Amino acid sequence: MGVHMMENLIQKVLRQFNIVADINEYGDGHINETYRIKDQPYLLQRVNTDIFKKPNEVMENIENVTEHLRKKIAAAGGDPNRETLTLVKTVDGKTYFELEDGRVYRVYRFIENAISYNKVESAKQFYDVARAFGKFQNMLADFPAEKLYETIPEFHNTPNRVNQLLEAIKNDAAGRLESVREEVDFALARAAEMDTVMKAMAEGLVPLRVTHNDTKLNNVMFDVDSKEPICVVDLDTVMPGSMLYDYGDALRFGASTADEDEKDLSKVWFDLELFKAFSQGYFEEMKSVITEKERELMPFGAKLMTYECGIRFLADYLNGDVYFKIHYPEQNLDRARTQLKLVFDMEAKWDAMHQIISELC
Ligand code: ADP
Ligand code: GN1
Ligand code: MG
Repeated sequence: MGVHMMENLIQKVLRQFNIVADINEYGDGHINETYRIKDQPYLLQRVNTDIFKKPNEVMENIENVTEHLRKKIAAAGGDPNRETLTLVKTVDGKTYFELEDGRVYRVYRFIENAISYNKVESAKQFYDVARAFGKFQNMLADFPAEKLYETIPEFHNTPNRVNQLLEAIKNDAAGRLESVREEVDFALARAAEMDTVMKAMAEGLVPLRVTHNDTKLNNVMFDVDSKEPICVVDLDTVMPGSMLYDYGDALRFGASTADEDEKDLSKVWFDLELFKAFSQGYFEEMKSVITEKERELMPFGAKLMTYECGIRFLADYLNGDVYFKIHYPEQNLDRARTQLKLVFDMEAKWDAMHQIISELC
């Protein structure tokens, strides 16, 4: 679509939210299209409906979850307009607008004077992020889980992700299999242990909780002045899950010494100081609810989520880049490699990780 047609379309969408303004592309997410509205306190997002097949359910979840959070934040003396997302309704009172062609848009209040990072700046900052995610989960502890739709079925079912990788290997849709044999072998050699958390959940040793499920550092907004985390964003995947998913996913991204798509793997390591800082913050928030088994599986949670993300990137590379947004052709392969390198490094640091957790607890 031409730039002008796109602009006209966006203007049509914005009118539905009673907004007349220009837009700029914004954010580093891999899934949705995000736009900042010029000179107005709004953020426009096109929901990725290839991935979120039932956007109405995503939006109902977000509406209910943010309402719940607003009450908690207000009761604690906080500012709900800044500490959680605020949906802007359409002229018809809806939380999203769907174009005739099925494209879905929503508008949030823009959280001003705030930024998100792709790399942590200090151990203290990562400790603060852990507290923010822990607090987020605690505020949702009494949210009725049965009210939540599963917006992406089997999202953190890692054995199922292994099956999806096997399917991608079988199809080799983009003809790339030969070039990634080493990565595939590394991944498949570890597949058998990846049902550990699901098994523990089935046995009732790891409880189902309302979790965020996408606890990447850039899904936290920081106040520019105080440098404190203020708001957890990207609520599309809030669903019942394990706290090990939130804990592990945050570590896979934040405790890496390099970017998620770093090409030079000699720069990619799992940083134990950051692991410790995050674990401490998370544990401080969650210690009254955490079970024995959850505690025991904390290092494994980090490995599991990193492995899972690695094989998702690898499968997407094999499938011809159909899921994650890419900015250059080999980006999904670069991303897969960093994740698998992190898994490798965690294995080397396994005893130290366990030691850190037992000292903290
Ligand atoms: P994606 O699913 O593509 O990751 P996100 O919802 O995470 O999309 O949004 C992308 C980025 O936009 C976030 O990482 C964050 O930096 C920024 N962002 C999201 N919501 C807001 C908001 N309400 N105000 C300001 N910035 C936001
Ligand atoms: C995606 O949307 P974003 O960029 O915050 C993905 C996560 C991955 C992450 C990898 C809905 O997160 O699951 O861990 O990329 N989100 C979805 O960076 O698939
Ligand atoms: Mg995001």
